[in-house]
Amino acid sequence: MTHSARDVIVVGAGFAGLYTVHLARSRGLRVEAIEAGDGVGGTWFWNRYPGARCDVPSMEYSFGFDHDLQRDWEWTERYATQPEILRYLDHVADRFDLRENITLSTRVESCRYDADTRRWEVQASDGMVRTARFLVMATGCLSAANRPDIPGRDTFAGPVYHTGAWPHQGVDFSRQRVAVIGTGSSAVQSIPLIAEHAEHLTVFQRTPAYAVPAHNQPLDPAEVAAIKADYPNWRAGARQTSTGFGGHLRRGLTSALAVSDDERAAIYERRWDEGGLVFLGAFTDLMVDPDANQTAAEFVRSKIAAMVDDPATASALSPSTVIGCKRMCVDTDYYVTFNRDNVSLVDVSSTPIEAISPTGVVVDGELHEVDAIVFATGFDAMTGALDRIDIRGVDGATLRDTWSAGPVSYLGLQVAGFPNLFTITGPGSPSVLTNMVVAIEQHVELVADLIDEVSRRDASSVEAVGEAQAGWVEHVNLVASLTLFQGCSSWYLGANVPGKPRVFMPLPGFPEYKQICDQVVAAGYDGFRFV
Ligand code: NA7
Repeated sequence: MTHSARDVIVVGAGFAGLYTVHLARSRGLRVEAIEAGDGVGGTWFWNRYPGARCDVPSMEYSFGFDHDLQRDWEWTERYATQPEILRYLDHVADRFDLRENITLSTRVESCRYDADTRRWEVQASDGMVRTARFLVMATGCLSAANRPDIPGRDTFAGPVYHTGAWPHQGVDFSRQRVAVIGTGSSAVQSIPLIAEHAEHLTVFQRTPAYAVPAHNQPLDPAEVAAIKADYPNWRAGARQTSTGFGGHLRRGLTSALAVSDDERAAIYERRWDEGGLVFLGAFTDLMVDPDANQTAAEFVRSKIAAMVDDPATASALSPSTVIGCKRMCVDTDYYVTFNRDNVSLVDVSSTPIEAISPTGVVVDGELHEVDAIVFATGFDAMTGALDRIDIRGVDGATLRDTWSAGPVSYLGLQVAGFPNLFTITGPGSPSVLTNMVVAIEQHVELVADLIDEVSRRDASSVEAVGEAQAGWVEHVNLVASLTLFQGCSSWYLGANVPGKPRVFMPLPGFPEYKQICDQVVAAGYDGFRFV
């Protein structure tokens, strides 16, 4: 492709990048996606740790844009494993012939908007400078690994892994003493499997996680056939839920405080038996009323106490914070793993990990000797992948500086001063609080429409208007303040990365957001400026 031949550059080839390439091409645009990985898949290319699975059911965590694709693809389990999701994304890339528009093994390093040519100049690790009118950041919300700067971190003599950058050939932990640092979703999924193989596993826990059982199982062919017979409607139902999935499930219609203790316990019990994140849909007010929330929290704590034999360990594993404030985990045998003789828990909530030495992890003066360390320490979420690229808009202003006090955007899609730059599932949009595939499809379609609109108006660029952006930031803060999401140190708030500004980044409520976007379009793209 010659320099002037690209209309659109897409950064990333995960769910978002693949669909952007497909849609842009089908709208007649010349598009190239640039992907750092050696294959497509994004999150699902990198996160290959033992037990890696999606916590949204596979029939829903999949593209709905193409009828034949959703009819033909056969998911095997209620929750798909990482290899199965990666196979699916490879299938999507092949099925729609997307690979010819994707450059792999190439990392985008900087993006500069040239106000004279009104094009983005994109510098990548292959030494090339590409230009395009439109730049779509499909860089993922959880793709920049968070590797805490613990003293001595790089002095450890054995292998060190991060769950989000797992070796492709797998890791054999047999006869090894292993440390896992962190107890978020990645740890909760991998700990039971690592414990089965390791000689000894020591888990370093800063904050205990709330986990509900997955009850994963093979999909019932009759159930799959019934869904496929009515897939579009089924998906439309999902888009009406706040989280973009589970539209077919019974939803709680009352406050948790409006029912008797026995009735409430029975409802939680049924949800627990059903499994999955829909546990928090048991009542209407679990994420807005602290007292209601604590009834759910207490129920999970009682389950932990019943599952974990040693009362001190059970107590250490029991969270006291708002349930759902940090993303809940969906587990298989997580808590009972702590009943094994070869597993121990080290609480680092009040005495943080002091150092990593060549032979292990030091806490409160005590060395825990291990042969391998697994950092299950998550990601610099939502802004990390964008911050790690030098992005400069008009007048050379960097996105990093523009976001130094926390991310600002209009609809989570555009940032004032950065014309023709789009952030798929960017901060300020529902993104990680929803089924990501639903959020991605909605954003990619909106971006394609915006690009069409630029042509229709014979304009050269589209950009968020400053006042519209300021209003949007206020709106996101207001919505977040009406929920219990701000009551803990979550990665939604940037609190897991030292020095990151504490700003609640995603926007709760997919249907309301979609409605606002539809209104913006109906009002002639209100809040966007076409130049
Ligand atoms: P998470 O959910 O961010 O979990 C990271 C874990 O690592 C969490 O328990 C952190 O404790 C812990 N952590 C981070 N830094 C440290 C240090 N310095 N010392 C000890 N412990 C630390 O990431 P995951 O990869 O598990 O999951 C990310 C998302 O992927 C998940 O929500 C799903 O959407 C899928 P903290 O809670 O910050 O105290």
